[in-house]
Amino acid sequence: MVLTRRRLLALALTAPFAGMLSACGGSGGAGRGSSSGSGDTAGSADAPVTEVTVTSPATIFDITTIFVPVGQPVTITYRNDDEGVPHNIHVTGSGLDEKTTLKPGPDVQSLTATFPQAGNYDYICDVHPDSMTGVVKAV
Ligand SMILES: [Cu+2]
Repeated sequence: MVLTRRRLLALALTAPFAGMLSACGGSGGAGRGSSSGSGDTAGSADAPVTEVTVTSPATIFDITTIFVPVGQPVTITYRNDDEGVPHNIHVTGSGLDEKTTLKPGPDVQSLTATFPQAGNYDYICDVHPDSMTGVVKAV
């Protein structure tokens, strides 16, 4: 019984995201290449977001794919819950190089950037560039 309820809960939690992904016309990029499978997606190709909050449980970003609109200001808020551990968020790509200041947690910092061209931009934490990585897809 407990197992069944858990399965139902898991289905209920994943269903909205499955719907979002299938709604974006099968571009299929989201989720691929996230090493642990714990990566999440904010926005979609059809409905990009201009505000998003990212955090980093276990020294990986909880959101690893963010869809944003080209040419509009986008605010990415990063919440560092790691007491005494410095992190930041650093976005790079064609025509863009924006970062927040490295600060030990707990801390909340935000970065507002306008993505000048459609395409992929990377974001990392400058202290943990191998594990804290994600991609911003400007559409
Ligand atoms: Cu970090």
